Amino acid sequence: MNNKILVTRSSMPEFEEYCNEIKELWNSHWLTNMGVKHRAFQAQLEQKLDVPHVALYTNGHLALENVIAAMNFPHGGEVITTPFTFASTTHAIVRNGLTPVFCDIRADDFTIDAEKIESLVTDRTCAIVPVHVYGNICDVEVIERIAKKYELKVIYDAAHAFGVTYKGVSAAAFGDASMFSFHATKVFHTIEGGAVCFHDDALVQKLNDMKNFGIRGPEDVEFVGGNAKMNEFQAAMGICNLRHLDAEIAKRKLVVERYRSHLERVDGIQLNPVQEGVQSNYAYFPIIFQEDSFGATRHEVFAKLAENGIGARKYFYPLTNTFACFHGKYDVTQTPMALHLSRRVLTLPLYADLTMEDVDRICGVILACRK
Ligand code: T4K
Repeated sequence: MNNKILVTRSSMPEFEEYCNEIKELWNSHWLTNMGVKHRAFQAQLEQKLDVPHVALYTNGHLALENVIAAMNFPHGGEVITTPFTFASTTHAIVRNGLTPVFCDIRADDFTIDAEKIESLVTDRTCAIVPVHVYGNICDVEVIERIAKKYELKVIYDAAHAFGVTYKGVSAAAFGDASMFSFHATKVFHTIEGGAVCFHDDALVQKLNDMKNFGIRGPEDVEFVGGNAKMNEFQAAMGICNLRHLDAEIAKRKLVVERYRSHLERVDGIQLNPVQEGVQSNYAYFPIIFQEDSFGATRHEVFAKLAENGIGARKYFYPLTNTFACFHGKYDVTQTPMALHLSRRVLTLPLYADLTMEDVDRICGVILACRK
C-alpha cells in the first residue's frame, strides 16, 4: 500500500543543510574520533540541556551501559528499575553483571511507582534506573529522597525525554546521570546516537576511557575500554536537527492535540496524561484500551489498523521481565500494573509531518472497532 503510515518517521533537515554541514569533513578527511563536529555538538548540547557535562555516544544503549559501568557497582549488585521499557534498559543492567529488581509502574503515567521503591531496597541495592517512558517525567523528587536516604545512585533512562523540562528544569539535570537516545525514531536524532548527561567532573575521564579504549595519548592506554564514540556524520546530523528542534516539537504538539480531540472522553480509552509542571516533547502517543468499556481489545484494534495500512506499535509489550532470554529468572506477578498496561497499550503513529487528515483517518478506524 502506497500511503502506509508507520508508527514514526525520521525527521530530516533539508538535504542541502546537511550537505553543507558535512562539507568540511570532505575537505579535512577527519571522520571520527572526537573531531570538530563532535566537539561543537557536545558544547551545543551542554548549553541546550543546561548540564555541565555531556558525553556523546554511537547509540543510546552503549551510553547507558557505559554510565552504569562507570559507577563501579559490585558484581551482582541490585538495581531497581521497571520492566515497562525497551529491551535496552534491562539489558544494560544485566550486561554489567548486575541484578535488575523490578518495581511496578504507575497506572496514570507509566513511570516507576516511586512509592514502591523503598520496599525493594536491600543491603545489595546500589542504584535506581528509572525510565522517563514516553517522555513522561518520573517522580524525581521522591526518587531523590530515597536515593539520598539509602546512598543509591540514580541513572535515568531518558531515551524518550530529550527537550523535556520539569518545573523549568531540564530532564537531563536529574539524578547522577541521564541517558538520551538519538536514534532515528526519536524526536531528536543523530541517525543513531546517544548521550550521557551528568554533573560529576570525575566521570568525564571515566566515560572517555570507556568509549575510546582507555586511550589517553598515542602511547598511553590506562584502561580496558571499548569503542562507542559518536562519529562526525552523526554529530553533523545532530547540529542540523538541533536547529529545528523547537519547530519539530511544535508540530508534534498539533498532532497530539488532534488525536486528543478525537479520543478524549471516549469510554474505555485512557490517554497519556498531561503532567503538571512538565513541558512535553510529544515523543509518543500511547493509548490504553479497557476492552470491557471500549468494546474491542488492543489486539483487535491493532489488527484493524494494520489492515488499513496503519502501523501502530505495542510499546512496551512484552515486558522485559518476561523476555525469553530471561526465562524463569523474574516473577512478573511482582509488577501487576506493568503487566496490565502492557497488555492494553498501543502507541499510535506520531511524527511532525503526520497530517491532520491522517490523524482523522487513524482515529476513525479505531473508533469503528467499538462493537
Ligand atoms: N531506552 C529506551 C527507553 C528506549 O526506548 C531505547 C530505544 C533505548 C533505551 C536505546 O536507545 P538506542 O540504543 O536505540 O539509541 C525502536 C528504536 O530502534 C529504538 O531506538 C527505540 N528505543 C525503540 C522504542 O524503538 P523498533 O524495533 O521499534 O524500531 P523499528 O525499526 O521497528 O522502527 C520503528 C519505526 O520507525 C518504523 O516503523 C519506521 C520508523 N523508522 C525507523 C527507522 C529505523 C524511520 O522512520 N527511520 C528509520 O531509520 O525500535
